[in-house]
This record gives sequence, structure tokens and C-alpha cells, in this order.
Amino acid sequence: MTRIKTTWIARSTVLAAAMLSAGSIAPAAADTQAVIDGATAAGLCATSYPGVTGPDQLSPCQWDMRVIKALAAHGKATGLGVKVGVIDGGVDFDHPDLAGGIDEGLSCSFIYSTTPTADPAEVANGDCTNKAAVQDLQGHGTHVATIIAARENDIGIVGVAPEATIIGLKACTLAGFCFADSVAAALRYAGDQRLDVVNLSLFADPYLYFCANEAGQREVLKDLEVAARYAQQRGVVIVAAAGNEEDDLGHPSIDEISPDWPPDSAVVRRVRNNCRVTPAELPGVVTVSASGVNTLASYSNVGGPVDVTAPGGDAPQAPALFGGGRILAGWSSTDATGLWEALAAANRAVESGGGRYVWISGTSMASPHAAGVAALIRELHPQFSQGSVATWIRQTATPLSCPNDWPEADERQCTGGIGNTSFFGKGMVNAERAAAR
Ligand SMILES: [Ca+2]
Ligand SMILES: [Ca+2]
Repeated sequence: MTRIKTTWIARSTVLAAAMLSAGSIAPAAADTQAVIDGATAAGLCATSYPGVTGPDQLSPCQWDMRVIKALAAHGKATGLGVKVGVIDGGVDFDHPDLAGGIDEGLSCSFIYSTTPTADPAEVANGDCTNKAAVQDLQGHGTHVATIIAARENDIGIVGVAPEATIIGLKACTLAGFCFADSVAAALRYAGDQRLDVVNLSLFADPYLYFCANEAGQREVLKDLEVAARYAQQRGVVIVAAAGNEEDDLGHPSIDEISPDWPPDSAVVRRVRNNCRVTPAELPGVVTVSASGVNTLASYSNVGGPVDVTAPGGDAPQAPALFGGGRILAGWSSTDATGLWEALAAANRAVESGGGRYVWISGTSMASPHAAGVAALIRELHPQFSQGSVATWIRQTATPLSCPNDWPEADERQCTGGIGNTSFFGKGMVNAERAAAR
């Protein structure tokens, strides 16, 4: 049970980014960088993912969108007029696949001068007039935003809801920490602004599990719960990643990574059901596990809080394919962490139409597929309560059964029958069905 197995960020003190992208890459030497051009990438994808097609240059790479039947939904709904908040590390305001798709006016940074690991450029202390502070200085937030709402514009990819409007809500530092006070502030703001949907591909630092029997953790947990409930009462559909710890959230056992700040303060502790991962285990949250090209992703959390599954990618299931069956989506033009170069060296970076795209995997990538489906539902049913939208996402999912031949040695064992399992919840999100009714 390690946290995000990422050593992407070349800082020994930052081993535990709460932004939930799985995958390990070594920092690259500059001379090994090899960004793949869009036409070449499309050709490689056509071989690796036969039958996957679509209108934009990198559509042949979007196996994930075929799985959730996104293109088939677009005749009925595209997310037009729907506001989706991305609570993450910011968004790239200059990404060509989000041109015209970001509401800069509503975007805001909730990184404070007191937030550990914050870069001064990210700090706005909740002053929403500071737009520069929202700019994505890494890429995770842009990846999430483009899965939801990349435009249909010939270049790059097409998102689940390509005419939805993205609101960048920065609650994570470029070092990958998403402290609870920033996350709660972003949730309250989403409620204030009555956003339609928010996506949280993160867990709130500094605790993976907040335990209600410990006073300090109970207080933070309560703050997050109140903020989430406030947003929901104001109509916000909250969609969250289940997490990448290979845990059964219904039967947690050991948390060995908390607190993850300050450095070296983590203790190994036994956790029980009075301990919760947030926001994945908060009430009413649409919690999303991750699937690869074949089955549950090797890293995905599972268990009772999981409502649905969606593609998050998983390289061990498809090692021979271009991109390894990960998810291809946008990356920031202002990545200051060196990840872009590292991904390029690993043949996982693509340029199309002047925009950056990378192959990464995680429940971080699964959650925005469900958030995009929520946006489609909102467009078609603006009168729905947030709870009804959440119900609709579950009811229209493609039912899945527990996998055959799941390794007995795995701590995660699937329970339940078709359409209601501990691995996949109600099943694979299905944009076409969600938009058909
Ligand atoms: Ca596009
Ligand atoms: Ca849930």
C-alpha cells in the first residue's frame, strides 16, 4: 500500500503527491527528449487500438472514449452551457484544446501564503482576481480538464463533454499536495458559484485516512464534510477519484503514509472504518474506480464507496501498445516540474496543433470521464438535483460483473453480482445511455 507510486517529481522530499496519477518515470536527460508529432502518434494508435476513430487528430488514441461511448452521445449532448469545476493544480489557459472552453473569470486559486510547498506564483489567498495563480505549472489539472472538455476542433483529442465550460480551481501545489483547507475552500466556492459539477482527482492532505477518533483529524474531516455538503446543497455534483493505493476502502487496514506533511512525519497506523479517504468517502460523492483496457486497474482502490468505474488506464494490462493503454490527454505548456521532458523521454509525450498531450494513468484519469458524463446529463436535465444526476450516472452505467481469474493473493477481492460490485460499483460509465434518456 504505497501512495501514488510516483517518483516523477525530482525532489526527494516530495514522494507523496496527493494528485492521483499513477506511474513511475525517471527524470530525463535533455538529449533523450523525443516528443512524438500528432500524425505519427495517430498512426501508432491506429495500429494499437484498431477501430478507435473520431473527428480530431488524436482520436485514434482515445480507446477510453470508445469504452464509455462518448462520441455516440454527442448527437444529443455536448455539455453546452454546463460549468465544470476542476479542483486540481490549475489549468493551462493557453491549451489549444481548451480554447474558448475555460471561464477565466470564475477560475480561482485557493493556495495560501501559508500552504506548505506552494510556489509563490500559485499563491492567491482566495483572491480570484489573480488569474496568473490559476495557471497549471505541472500538467495534471490540464490532463483532467481536457478529458472532460477538450474541444472538437480537428487537433488533439475530444473530451467527454466538448462544449462544457471548465472552471480552474487550484487547490493543489505544483509539488502535488492538495491540503484540506484549500480543498474545502474550493468546494465552498463551487457552492457559492452554483457550479454544475466539480471533479476532484485527489485526496486531501496531509492524511490519506482522516480518523474521526483523533481530534485534529476529526476537525479537518468535519470541515471537508461541511464544505462538500454545502456545495451539494447548492446543486453541485461532486465526482471524485477512488484513489491509487490498491486498497479496499470498505476494509482499510494500514495507512503508512500519513501525515505526508511535514516530511518524515508519517507513522504506520492501523485504520478502521471510522477513518475515511476524502473526498472519495464523503456522503453523496460519485466515487470512481479505474479500469484498464481489460479489467480493474492494478492500482485502483475499490470497495463500498465506489459508485462506478471509468477508464484510468493501466500499463501492465497492455504493455505492447503505444501509450501502454494509459489515457492520452492534454498537458500544460508551463510545466515547471520536468515531467513533460521525462514523459517525452519515455515516448509518452505528443504534440498536436501546438498543444501538449501525454499518456498517464490513475483514478485521476477515471474520475473526469464520469464528471464529463455528469455534464452531459446536466445539459439535458437542468432541473435535476445533484443527487438525481448522481443517480443517473449510476443507473445508466454499463453493468459489469466481478472479473474472472482475479489473483487470490490480491488484497482486493471483488464481491457482489452483475451491476453492483465492489470493484466497479454500478458499472462502466456510459455517455450514450446517459444522454439517451
Ligand atoms: Ca480537439
Ligand atoms: Ca460514493
